[in-house]
Amino acid sequence: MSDDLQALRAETAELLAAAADLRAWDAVRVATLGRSGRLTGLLKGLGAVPAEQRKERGAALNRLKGELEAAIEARRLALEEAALDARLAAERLDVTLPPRPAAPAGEGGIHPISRTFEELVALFGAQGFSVAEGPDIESDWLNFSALNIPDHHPARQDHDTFYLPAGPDGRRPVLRTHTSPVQARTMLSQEPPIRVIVPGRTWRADHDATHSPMFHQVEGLVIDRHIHLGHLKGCLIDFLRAFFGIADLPVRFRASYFPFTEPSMEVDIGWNRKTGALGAGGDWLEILGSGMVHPKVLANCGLDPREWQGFAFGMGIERITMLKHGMPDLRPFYESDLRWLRHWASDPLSPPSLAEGV
Ligand code: 2NL
Repeated sequence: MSDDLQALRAETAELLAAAADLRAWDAVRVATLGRSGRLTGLLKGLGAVPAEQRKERGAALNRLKGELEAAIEARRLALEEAALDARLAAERLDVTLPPRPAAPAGEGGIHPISRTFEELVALFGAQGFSVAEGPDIESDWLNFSALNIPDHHPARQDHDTFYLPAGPDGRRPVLRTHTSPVQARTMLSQEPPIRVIVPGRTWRADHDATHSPMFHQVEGLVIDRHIHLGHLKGCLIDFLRAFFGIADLPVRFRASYFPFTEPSMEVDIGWNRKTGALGAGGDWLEILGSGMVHPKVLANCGLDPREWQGFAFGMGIERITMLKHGMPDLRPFYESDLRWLRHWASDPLSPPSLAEGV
């Protein structure tokens, strides 16, 4: 083989070895075999070779061409294999990793309001209730009128209710003052029997040591045929005893008034005013409101009161949470003070269970 061909072979081998990726490799390929490549140039020059040397040189060039093609292809395969190995190493995933152990104290916990939500879902879930949710912004019809709260009622006054600017119909939407509009939506959209609890945020223009403009409520609604006060009492007595974890907790039903129920009852539980302990302590503490759904409310929500009856109840989440845990003050619920949160948070990996008691 003549010197120039040997040089081309040696230099191409060197360049190929130096090509670290497929881009560099392709540059070598083009510079060698491409239309203006070195080997192509030599092949084109064959015509100018004297006739007696042409056959031998042509054969030598053809052998070199085969050699170079093979070397270039071999380098491509090697580079591709190396790239795949690197990718497999980078994307390695150990599916045998064990699950994360319980979060060490201080790495996040469940806020006591959320914990009470979870407990309500567990306890009422066991009584066959499901959870319904709805928007914070409601029409005044769903928030008030459907619930038999008349236009002149003090609850509608600007100083109790957050009103928003009027919409195209000229009526001002409200931030819901209770979760009842969600029960109204449920009656309007579902066929009875209905058994729902509605936990959620509620809003009232009120702010002092015992009131927050945003607070949380849970309401419950049961609609079926032949529902009566006995069902209401059994449902709420069972709930209160399980929630506070006191099997013989005294529960008292006291006649009251709400526009959306008739008859209406406030519910008291036993406690000791001096010690603050819940249970048979001789004193009574108001804990929730309840009643049989008013026939006008049933009719407003598309149900025939001669066919369907029901009971409803409502309570403040902050209030029952404070009473259960002996918390003295409402305000820290919304202050995000880490010391308070660490003290009252519960373990995210131990949700409430009926087996262990909530
Ligand atoms: C309380 C009293 C109560 C209701 C809420 C209700 C809802 C519909 C129909 C009838 Cl759609 N009633 N809700 C009934 C009685 C009492 O809440 O003290 N809440 C903190």
